[in-house]
Amino acid sequence: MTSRTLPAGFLWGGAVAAHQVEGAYNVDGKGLSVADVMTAAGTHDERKITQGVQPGEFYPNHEAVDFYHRYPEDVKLFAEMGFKSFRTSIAWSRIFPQGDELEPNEAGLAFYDRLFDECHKYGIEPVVTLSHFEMPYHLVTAYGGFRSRKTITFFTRFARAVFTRYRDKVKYWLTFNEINNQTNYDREFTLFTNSGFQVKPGENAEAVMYQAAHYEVVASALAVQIAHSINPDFQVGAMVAFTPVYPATDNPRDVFKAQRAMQSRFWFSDVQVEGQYPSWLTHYFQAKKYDLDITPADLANLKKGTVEYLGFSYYMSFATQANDHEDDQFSYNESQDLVTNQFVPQSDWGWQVDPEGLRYALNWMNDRYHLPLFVVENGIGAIDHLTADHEVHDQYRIDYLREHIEQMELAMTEDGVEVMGYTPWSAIDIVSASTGQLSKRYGFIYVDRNDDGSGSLARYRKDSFYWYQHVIATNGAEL
Ligand code: BGP
Repeated sequence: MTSRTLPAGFLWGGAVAAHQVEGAYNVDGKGLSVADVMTAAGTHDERKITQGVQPGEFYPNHEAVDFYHRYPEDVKLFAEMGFKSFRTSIAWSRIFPQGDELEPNEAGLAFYDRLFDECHKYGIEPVVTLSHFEMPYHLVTAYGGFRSRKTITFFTRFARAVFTRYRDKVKYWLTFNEINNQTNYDREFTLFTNSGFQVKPGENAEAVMYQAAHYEVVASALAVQIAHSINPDFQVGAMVAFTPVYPATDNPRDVFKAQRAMQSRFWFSDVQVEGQYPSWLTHYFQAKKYDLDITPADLANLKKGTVEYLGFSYYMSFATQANDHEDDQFSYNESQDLVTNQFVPQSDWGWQVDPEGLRYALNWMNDRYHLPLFVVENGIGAIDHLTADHEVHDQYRIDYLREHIEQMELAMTEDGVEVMGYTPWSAIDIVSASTGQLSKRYGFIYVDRNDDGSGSLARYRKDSFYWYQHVIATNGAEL
């Protein structure tokens, strides 16, 4: 038990993403999104990306946990836990079903009016991500997603439509969820979900990723500018997956390798916060002879569209080791050369559980960016068991969250880091993004839904629900 005083107004809450909870994938004019063409993973294989929706395949996001229809019941449960904030995203394909229309879909806009009104009824502040792995699928097939500069226009049109509509209902915005995930560019899944494309045979995946990522940081910077022209009080943030990469040993080569890994992971937020590319990266583009479409107007826009806070997800840390056989030209592919850290345990999915890494992360970002930080995802995926009395004894989740909140509070109270809020993943059970499975559960609220789509969709409070309710009631003083 700790007793630390956090600022009044600290945004305790919980997070989800539209495609992982809403379902209703083809209701009220919604178009297909990238998430709607992904099957669930099997025990040994990854999620499959299909060409459109194929008969006979099971697509877990099509129904998800039916939040689209059950949100009044769910928001009421969030209020019962004491949420001050609720992070979700707006499904882009509800607003622009194909992505390239000129006018938004009124029925889609109306849904989020209802949802945000419901939040405000309980004094819950919405925190809204514009793009959380749910690009309209038509933008993939017709334009190659963010391979195309045109997608900047489609994205900013979408941003303008929702900023205008929810001008008085939403204050906190995030542009792209985990924009830096695509550093894992050798995984088809991360490119498809983040940027909406697949790498063609013979292509240099790294170069294609950098081009798409450039268009995304420009789109983000333009969205920031549009936001402030619509409502100067909007707070617009960037959002990165923060996974510290430690050197496996004190060998200077390992230390440098880890530094490179951190640079390659966080150049996205460097650009979004500082408004310019880091020098190592512009040199790298030249050394690799990557002929990228980066215009002077783009660079000017990056400067004008810097963010006001930095949101991040924190689940785990990595460690890396230099490879004896490589030359000095280190690869910047994040997923290569990671090694197991013997000092931290792993979750059932092999994620390295490292609460102190959260304090490290907060200090690292605070030193580098000098902006308020917002922990917009943190949590553990686990197999939960529902008892005959409809209880879930998820002490492992309580332990994980307690240990992480403790480290966040130390960063705030001992190290002086400004943290705006904490919205753990996830407010309620959701479809897991990487596996498409419901059985990898994250929520405080159990949803009776199984991997094969069976289940009543009934909601049950887990032990962690009551624990978190007390954490919020004591403003984090009693964990
Ligand atoms: C982040 C995503 C979320 C979420 C979470 C857990 O990468 O922003 O959408 O799902 O990770 O990952 P997973 O669902 O794959 O276990």
